[in-house]
Amino acid sequence: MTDDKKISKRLSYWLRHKPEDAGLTIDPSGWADKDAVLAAFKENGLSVELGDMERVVANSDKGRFEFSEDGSLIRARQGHSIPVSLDWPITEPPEFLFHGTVDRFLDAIKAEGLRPMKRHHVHLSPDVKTANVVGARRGKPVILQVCAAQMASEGHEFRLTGNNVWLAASVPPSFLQKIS
Ligand code: HQG
Repeated sequence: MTDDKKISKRLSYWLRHKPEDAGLTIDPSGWADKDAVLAAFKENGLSVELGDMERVVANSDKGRFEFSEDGSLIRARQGHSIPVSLDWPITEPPEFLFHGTVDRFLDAIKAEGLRPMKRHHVHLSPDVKTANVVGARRGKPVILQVCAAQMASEGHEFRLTGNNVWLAASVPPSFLQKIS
């Protein structure tokens, strides 16, 4: 059996970035055919059954993936670099949201604000704890507080994903404050 982390990484790669590597077609809402994904695992010499994939979807620490209601399709909930439109609902944000990053990006972020970089959106966390985990992927985490309610009142849209990640097109520097 292929270990779950490997399955999760491979799903992220195929469903968010390189479906063509697995011969997969992703529809405009990010869905791929579940059986085609299972076939792709097999073609890549990985022993992954439906039960393995269901376990990875259910156990993903961040709820990265979901099955369609009828169970025939699978998609990543966010984080794509391929063009998809997931239509998460525009949602009124709380007063503050948080972004975990690292020191070496701060000068650029102070100058130009948060940008989506390779993704479609800037990803924001609902709490400092989550932002710390996100920042720690790159080194010692630095936490930026985002004045989200104020941004929204000035016309910026926020979307909330099915796994509690807040998305924004960008965050101008005036709404950012380093808190740790
Ligand atoms: C930084 C993972 C220079 C930004 C995580 C970040 C999250 C800038 C990096 C999710 C910048 C982009 C998203 C600017 C932003 N100049 N650097 N103007 N604006 N940055 O990975 O937020 O495991 O695209 O601070 O846990 O780190 O994929 O975004 O450091 O939830 O499910 O540019 O990805 O989830 O990095 O992470 P990313 P992120 P998954």
